[in-house]
Amino acid sequence: MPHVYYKMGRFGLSLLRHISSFPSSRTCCLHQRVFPGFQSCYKSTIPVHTCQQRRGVSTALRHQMQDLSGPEQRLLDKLYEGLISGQRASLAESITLVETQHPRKKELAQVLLQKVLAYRREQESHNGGKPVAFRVGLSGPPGAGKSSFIEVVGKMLTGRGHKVSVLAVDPSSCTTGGSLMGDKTRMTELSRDMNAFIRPSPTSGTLGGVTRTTNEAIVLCEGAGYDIVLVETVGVGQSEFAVADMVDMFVLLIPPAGGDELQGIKRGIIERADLVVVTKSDGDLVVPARRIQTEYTSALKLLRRQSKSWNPKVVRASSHSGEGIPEVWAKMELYRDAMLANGELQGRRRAQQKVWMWNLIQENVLYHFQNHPGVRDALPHLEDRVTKGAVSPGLAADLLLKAFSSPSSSS
Ligand SMILES: Nc1nc2c(ncn2[C@@H]2O[C@H](COP(=O)(O)OP(=O)(O)OP(=O)(O)O)[C@@H](O)[C@H]2O)c(=O)[nH]1
Ligand SMILES: [Mg+2]
Repeated sequence: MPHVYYKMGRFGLSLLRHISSFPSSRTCCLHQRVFPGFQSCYKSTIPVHTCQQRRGVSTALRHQMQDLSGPEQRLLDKLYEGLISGQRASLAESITLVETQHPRKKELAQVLLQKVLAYRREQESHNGGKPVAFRVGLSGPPGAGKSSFIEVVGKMLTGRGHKVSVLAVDPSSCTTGGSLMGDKTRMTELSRDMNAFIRPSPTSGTLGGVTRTTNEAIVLCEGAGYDIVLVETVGVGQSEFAVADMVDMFVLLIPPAGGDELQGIKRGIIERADLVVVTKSDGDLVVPARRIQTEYTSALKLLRRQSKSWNPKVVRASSHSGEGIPEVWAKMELYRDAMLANGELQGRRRAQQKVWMWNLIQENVLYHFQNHPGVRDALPHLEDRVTKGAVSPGLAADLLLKAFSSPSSSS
């Protein structure tokens, strides 16, 4: 542990203290500081809300801000104030900060996120402990009509007084910098709407990095007052599973296409869908759309239920004619209300937090492992021996793990 603390440095430690002083933490840090010898006693006896009353979130944060330089503090204050007052420029700048690869800026992004999380928790406590925003993931094969659907639904929702943000996870942008998904030009109307915020996928980074920043961007959007967050991803690679793990509701959009085009849709992702929307149900496509609807309705009946309070449904809609769009949203609201009423939605969010923490740990540990000097030295030879059958995979793994944990080579 001391080794870990040493590696974290002063800033990391201070961030840890800062996190532990947030309202949801089970202990009162103020009292721990005043009575350092009686930590365990005060841990269990001081209720969380007492701490909240004695010392507001802002005071706790101010303590942590001591480690920031003047300009850094001013930057974070400006972003935070702009963000929670709903300024789109501040939201955009904050998302850029969480997307950065710069080590110090990454740390600043975490301080900002903690502030926004604390603010959001305050809002949730005013909302009876219920989430203040509804997160919906939309996936489907390339060209399924996802962006067109988001454009029409988004316009309908802003017309009803909602604030809608749209985030994209594009797996192709991670490797090629290219865009597999159509860009935001297909959301021309929505991108001009003052109550909508559209953010395309970052154009570089690993899928893990992109999905992490999307997760953090969701928190920032919610802090900026967007009560509906839509995350679009294309049904390629692992991105749709990652999106399913960061939203309250996962929607699969299927075009009324022939069997071959639908082959690429993974069975695993159909199991994750809370709602299937057969798109482009207009003109000549109504008949095939009905057929697909029947096929998917029967297929879903055979799948394991994910939720106690919701049975996945299959609906048809057309973004061109607008037919079925209000009905699709009505189904989404039904889902949200049912899941909120019995606490399943809140439970899903809690479980997701843990999944994400472990995803990030795995990614990081693997990175450190692969870049460890001892491992790097031994890896090519051992990989070669394993592929030739001269060394068993188990023995090779043991040797590499030994090299990784050996104190002499880790310095
Ligand atoms: N007939 C019909 N065509 C549609 C409808 N919605 C979308 N399209 C067409 O389908 C094509 C793809 O639409 P997009 O909304 O860009 O699909 P997408 O799933 O976002 O595409 P990617 O992001 O590239 O994967 C476009 O040519 C649209 O005009 C619809 O409701 N009816
Ligand atoms: Mg698109």
